[in-house]
Amino acid sequence: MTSPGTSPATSSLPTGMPVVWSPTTREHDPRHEVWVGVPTPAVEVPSRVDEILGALGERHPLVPARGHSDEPLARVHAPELLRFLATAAEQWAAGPYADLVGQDRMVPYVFPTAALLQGMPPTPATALHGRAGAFCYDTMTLVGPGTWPAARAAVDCALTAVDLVTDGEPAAYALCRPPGHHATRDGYGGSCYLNNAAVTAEALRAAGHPRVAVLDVDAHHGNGTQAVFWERADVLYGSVHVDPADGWFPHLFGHASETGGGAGRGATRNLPVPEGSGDEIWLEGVAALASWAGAREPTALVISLGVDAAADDPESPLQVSRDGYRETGRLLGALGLPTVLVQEGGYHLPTLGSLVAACLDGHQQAAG
Ligand code: SP5
Ligand code: ZN
Repeated sequence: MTSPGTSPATSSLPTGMPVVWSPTTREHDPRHEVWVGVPTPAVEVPSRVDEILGALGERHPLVPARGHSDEPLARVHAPELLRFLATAAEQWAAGPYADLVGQDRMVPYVFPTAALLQGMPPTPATALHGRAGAFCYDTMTLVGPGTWPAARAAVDCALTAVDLVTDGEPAAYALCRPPGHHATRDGYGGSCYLNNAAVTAEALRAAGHPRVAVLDVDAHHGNGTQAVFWERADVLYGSVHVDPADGWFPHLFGHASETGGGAGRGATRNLPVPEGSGDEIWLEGVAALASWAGAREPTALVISLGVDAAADDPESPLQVSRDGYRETGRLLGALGLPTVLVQEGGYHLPTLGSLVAACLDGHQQAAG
């Protein structure tokens, strides 16, 4: 706080929580996603960054991401996955693919599922296009020249936000792109490569928080985050999302029956909502998640902030309004915990930024 005598015209100054970003996150340009066999234009596009910055830039101090070591990342992801992602685009460019398929984006076509392996030990594929399916579990998540630098920069955004909160900020927002909550320890998919929210939770643990809650309000279930912490009691995972049983990605996970395994039994909570749900049902879910997590007394909170549950979003059938996202922020801010908000999905470019801004506003109002 500046003293009254030196205080400038405060109304035009940033008052919101810090927003951490990196220009490198724009370098990932998937161009397409292959969905049910058809290449459709990518929705997880670089301009998402600019739409969000445009909506937040006036009210929030912008903090450039600082480079961090790979150590927190290695706590979440297998070294094989990190090596593969870091080198795949270069290998793809060195291969015959420009002639073979005429494009410089990698997409797998063979997947080593149990149905293929039949219990036999497979010999790892030599061709890159045969190997990609060992890491990438769908056809929607293309790798190009800028993918690794951008995904790694997104992790730096998250880790810089953790530093801010560890240094005393009540909350910080990481403008992560590409998103992360579908990325598992060993694999990537769902437009996600590195799990920014999981790395955030691990970094908060390493900073001394004995129990961290990750609450996921993206329209889709964060199967990657759930998997990373499935057997962990020290990191709670809760999610409200469109019911995968209604036919929505990630299809196989996100049902209410999934509550964690082993030492993590009871530390996972899923609240699927029917397609078509609006503010009322959505906010009931968010409130239930907040009280579920609050009762388990975490000392820090990670919010996987996807805004693709919004009514105009092309990627989900939910009907949440901007006020609904403001209230989502309020309900989670009312937990009163040191919080890192991590950007996940949200694809309707005209409203994306204002949805994020509303959620951040709501969070700050409630957190006081
Ligand atoms: C982080 C995140 O929100 N990932 C979303 C992944 C789910 N994508 C499902 C894609 C389904 C089909 N998209 C076709 C385009 C029609 N609008
Ligand atoms: Zn999503």
